[in-house]
Amino acid sequence: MATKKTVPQKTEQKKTAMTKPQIDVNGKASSKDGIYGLPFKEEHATIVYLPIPWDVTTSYQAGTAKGPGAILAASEQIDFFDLDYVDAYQAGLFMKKESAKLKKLNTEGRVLAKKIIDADDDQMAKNKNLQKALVKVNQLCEEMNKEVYKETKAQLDKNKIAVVVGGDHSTPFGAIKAYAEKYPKLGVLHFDAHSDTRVAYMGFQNSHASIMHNVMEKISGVSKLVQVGIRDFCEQEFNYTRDNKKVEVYFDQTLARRKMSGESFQKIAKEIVSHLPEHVYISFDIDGLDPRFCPNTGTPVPGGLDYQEVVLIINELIASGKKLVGFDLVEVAPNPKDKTNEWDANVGMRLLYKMTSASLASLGHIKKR
Ligand SMILES: [Mn+2]
Repeated sequence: MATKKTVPQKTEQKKTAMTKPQIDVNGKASSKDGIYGLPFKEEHATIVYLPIPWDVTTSYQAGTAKGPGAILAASEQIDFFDLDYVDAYQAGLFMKKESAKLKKLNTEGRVLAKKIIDADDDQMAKNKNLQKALVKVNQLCEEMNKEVYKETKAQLDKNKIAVVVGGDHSTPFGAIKAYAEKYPKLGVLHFDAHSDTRVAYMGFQNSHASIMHNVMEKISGVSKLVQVGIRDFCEQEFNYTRDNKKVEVYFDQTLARRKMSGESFQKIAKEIVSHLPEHVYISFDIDGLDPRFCPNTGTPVPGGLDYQEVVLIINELIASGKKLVGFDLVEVAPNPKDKTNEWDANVGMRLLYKMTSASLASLGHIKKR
């Protein structure tokens, strides 16, 4: 349960207080103090979470725009003690406020996108207003990509770790671009139920369903994509990932068969990690997990990874000595019918803290246990 509060600084501790607030892990936490109840200011934080309230092109269930707020609220429930990593919170964790500009663009974009999603191919071919709406939606998504790129780059230039908290899966494109510029030959470890390698989806060029296609085609600094948990894809995506030498796919069905035939998951986890280069970025779509961990996500699919399997893969990555230079968490959605149900966000905030800890440990900011 929630257990921390700020301790008032004594005057002789003033110097320490300027760089690092003291955290009482036995106090009562409030997300009003900051994410995980931590009272860090942005300038004192090593990790800066960028909430991106965006779900313009979500095709099935909207609501991921509310994900960052739900994760922030649920973060009060964290217990900082971790069996793998020592006190990640000490490095300073800070979540920025949601951008009013992005919120406005998202509202504008969703109204237009809904008309396009509801239309059939014939209507799209004939109706000029729908065609105009599509151009506008693509522009709005480009604008979001630019904002995320600019903000991520600004944080990386200050040697901080910028973490996109979505929003749908289109949100981290700009972040991955900024990371790939800082770390050329970047590898992307992608947890997801979906391949997300469609050329475009319903005419949307920057849809959540195209993010990894866009990453591989438009970001030259990315040298490798390793996908894990994939179980929902079309033939074009299957062919694209099969024929692209930079892409390695661990389909959910293949993982399940290998486990059922008695293979150790640790061996599989080491194999997954072995495909990655020195600098790794994790793009985590929560629906890569079994839907019991994320029943309200936009496009749930049966099957999927167990929470502890994910933790094992992440820990194997850190144990290999590779650097987890950045990561994101996307597609977390609160239950639209029951505001008191914070389960998806609860899983999300714990996963976010685990990736935070792993990244900080791999980069030498904190110790492994
Ligand atoms: Mn995805």
